[in-house]
Amino acid sequence: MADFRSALASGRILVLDGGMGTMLQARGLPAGEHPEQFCLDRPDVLRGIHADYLAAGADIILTCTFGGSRLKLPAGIEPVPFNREMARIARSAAEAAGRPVFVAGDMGPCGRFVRPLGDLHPLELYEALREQARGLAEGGVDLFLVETQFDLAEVRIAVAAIRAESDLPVMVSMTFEQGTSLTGTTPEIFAETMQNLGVDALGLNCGLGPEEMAPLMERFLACSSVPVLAEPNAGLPELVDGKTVFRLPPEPFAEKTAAFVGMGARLVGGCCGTTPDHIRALRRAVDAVERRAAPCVTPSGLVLTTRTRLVRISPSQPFTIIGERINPTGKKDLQAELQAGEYGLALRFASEQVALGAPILDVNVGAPMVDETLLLPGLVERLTGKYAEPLSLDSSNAEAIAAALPFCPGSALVNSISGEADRMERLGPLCRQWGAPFILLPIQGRKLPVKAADRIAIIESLLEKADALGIPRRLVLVDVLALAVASKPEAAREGLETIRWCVAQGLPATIGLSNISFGLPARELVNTTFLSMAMGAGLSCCIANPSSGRLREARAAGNVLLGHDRDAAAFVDGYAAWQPGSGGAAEAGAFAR
Ligand code: THG
Repeated sequence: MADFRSALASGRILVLDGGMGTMLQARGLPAGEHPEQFCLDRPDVLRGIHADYLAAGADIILTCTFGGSRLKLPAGIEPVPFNREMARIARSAAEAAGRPVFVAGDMGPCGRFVRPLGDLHPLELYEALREQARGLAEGGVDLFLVETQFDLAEVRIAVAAIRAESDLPVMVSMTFEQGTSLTGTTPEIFAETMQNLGVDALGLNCGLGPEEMAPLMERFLACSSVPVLAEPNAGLPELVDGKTVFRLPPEPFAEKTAAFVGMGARLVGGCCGTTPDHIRALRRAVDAVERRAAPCVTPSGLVLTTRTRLVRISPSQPFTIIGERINPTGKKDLQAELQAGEYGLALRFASEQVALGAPILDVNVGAPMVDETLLLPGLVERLTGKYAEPLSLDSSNAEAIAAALPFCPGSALVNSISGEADRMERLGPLCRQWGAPFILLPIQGRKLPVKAADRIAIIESLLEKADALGIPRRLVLVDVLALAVASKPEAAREGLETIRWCVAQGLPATIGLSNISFGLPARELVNTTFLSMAMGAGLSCCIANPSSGRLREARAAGNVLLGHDRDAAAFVDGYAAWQPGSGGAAEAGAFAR
């Protein structure tokens, strides 16, 4: 069996097949009958369609399993045997092609929204998609294609579900209409979230014809460091006699779609309304077009996302503050509420921090007599329903983090993985599976490392463990560890040295800022001064209380001084009316980005 990853790596242009629904209708699918049942009853018809696409020159055929999860299949069709059978039929057509071609296990959207947007429990979706992926893998697919997706939360769950069943390559494709998907995700947010998940290729399909797709294609090529795919419809839909039809003929379809290859796309095919004639013309056009290598996109820092937000954490980006206030440490009232299973105060802290412009919210519900495995996912679900800001899941309980991850609609931050026994072993694979960036915390054994060299030694040993688990470096954010200068006078200096080491390694760095001033008076003053020093050393982010005006001032001014605030626009916007000694009182837009 040919290896799909080598085919991708070879730089070869791969042609996908075209539409399935209209082909089935043209070959006898009776109106009102489920296509899935028809395909089970008439494998010869389905095999014939696959064979026609292969004869037309397709390199990749899609299994007829677009609606093949138990959430979509008609009653009486068992998901695992159905997907296995569809994969086998495609496989047998591929074996007969007489050249190396690939079978992609096709997975479409489930037709419902996950909580809290809809009523579908993320784990119900996850289990249903695992089952579908298992059937497809058993039937012998070479790769998976998750396509026509319109909700980031669902496509993320689909990839995690496939990962739980198989190490085969995964390609993902979303549908865009007005420049975003149905639930507001841009190509950039989609691409970064999928790259955190380690997909092999990504792109777009359906919704548009090749002409309307071209500007989106430019955006994909500018932000993806993995191969980009496109499957346009045969033009925009037209309503003829109450029926939706796609009428762009094969030649213009092929010419416009092959132009994507000229722009740098690596996989092209067709969606609604395309036929073997479209794919034959596309094959010819692709072979004739002057190919251009995709622009080389090097990943830029660590990226957190939700459906509608993207936050980059990197020394070349504006400094980021992770709002720390949803944390019962030292807050009796919050503790009492969480113990009673209530979220009112936690949600108020969220709203206050969001109003102050905090781009990320840390969520910690750890307190005595609180079951974090229930409370953390419960609060995360409520927060994602109300706020667009990415979350940082802060818990010493790995099972609580595991339970909360499926409720995050994009790339949430796992806070944190330390050198504590079994922590990397339990959380590392989860971060890889769910595409979750994580904070790597250099604590191992009972003694906290003070010297930079000791911190670095622990960081290196944790990075080695992460590498061994196949966790990509793009998911790593190093906490350089804030130790109280009141008891360790060299702690801040050693912390700064650790930051400089991270920068030299290309690793973004964060810190739990307030610890540095523990035991001193005027803590806010000490914290803010250290923040300025640390920004100068290359710190990208800190966990802190955004209610501090001093802290927000230091961040805003620091971004100007480091060249992260072009034309000082955000600074002028926020601080034009600042008065000496006003302590931030005249600040306008909090810490606007
Ligand atoms: N690194 C990482 N994560 C972390 C920390 C870190 N998470 C937890 C902590 N340290 C950062 N978060 C907090 C949250 C609250 C407080 C300090 C750090 C705090 N609470 C006040 C108290 O204890 O008195 C209450 C303040 C208030 O009422 O707002 O100071 O280092 N990766």
